[in-house]
Amino acid sequence: MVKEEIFKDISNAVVSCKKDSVKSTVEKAFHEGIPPEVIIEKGIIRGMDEVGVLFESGKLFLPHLVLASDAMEAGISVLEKELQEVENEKLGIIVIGTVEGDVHDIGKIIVSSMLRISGFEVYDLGRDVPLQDFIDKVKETHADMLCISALTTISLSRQKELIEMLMEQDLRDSVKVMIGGAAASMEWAEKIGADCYAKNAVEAVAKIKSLFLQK
Ligand code: B12
Repeated sequence: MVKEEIFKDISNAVVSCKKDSVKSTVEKAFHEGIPPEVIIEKGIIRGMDEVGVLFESGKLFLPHLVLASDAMEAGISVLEKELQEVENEKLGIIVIGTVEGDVHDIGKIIVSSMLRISGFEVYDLGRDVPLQDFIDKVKETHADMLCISALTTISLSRQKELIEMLMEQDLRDSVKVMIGGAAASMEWAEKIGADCYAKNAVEAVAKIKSLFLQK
């Protein structure tokens, strides 16, 4: 089967919330030798992006969104399970979450899964996470990197606050910070003193890998 058709099948299965079909098409793609990060990017993310656009334009509603994100997670867990069999040395430790006051987590889940699949040890704190919890987890795990997601303009300021808290608690030099989410940008990252910004999950993995190689 042509790869493009497989990607389309995965993406359509996500849009129509068919969990079993997402799982079976993702399994098929994996066994055809397509790299997991490509399956996520070209199949699963494409589907979720389409769901986001349809939701925003009022063509589908919240229950559909929730079911689609369940289907998305089922597809990702197939890949995580397949890769667990191959236990490699971890590339680094990452703490990730969506800041306090922000309940958006679909994109953040994709980023953390892609990082896990790419060989990092990832602690995903979820969404609407109190800022001190990020810091406590960084300390507890001796994390190399902190990834902060924010999707709304209001929650952007929390990214800034969290970096300030890292400084106040003498942790800024021991952990790199990456920010992301639809509301963030490269300019914002520079302004608040983050080490980097990525616009999507694929770019996040590439940038984090290059930061780790520099160490
Ligand atoms: C789905 C959705 C919701 C769902 C969230 C469900 C969930 N569990 O996530 C629900 C219905 C709950 C919701 C609620 C609200 N939403 Co909303 N929502 C969206 C929507 C339509 C899609 C977001 C999405 O999931 N996209 C798909 C994923 C795959 O893409 P993504 O999130 O952008 O993630 C990618 C990148 O951003 C990046 N990324 C994400 N996180 C991170 C982190 C790091 C570290 C890195 C490097 C990269 C990265 O990688 C991801 C994968 O490639 C967007 C509009 C849009 N098209 O973006 C609005 C949107 C984000 N929402 C918006 C708003 C205003 C709200 C509400 C305030 C609405 C309201 N009045 O109640 C509430 C927020 C409540 C709160 N306290 O947080 C606005 C934000 C505007 C702004 N600039 O402030 C948007 C942009 C809609 C709009 N055009 O106005 N929303």
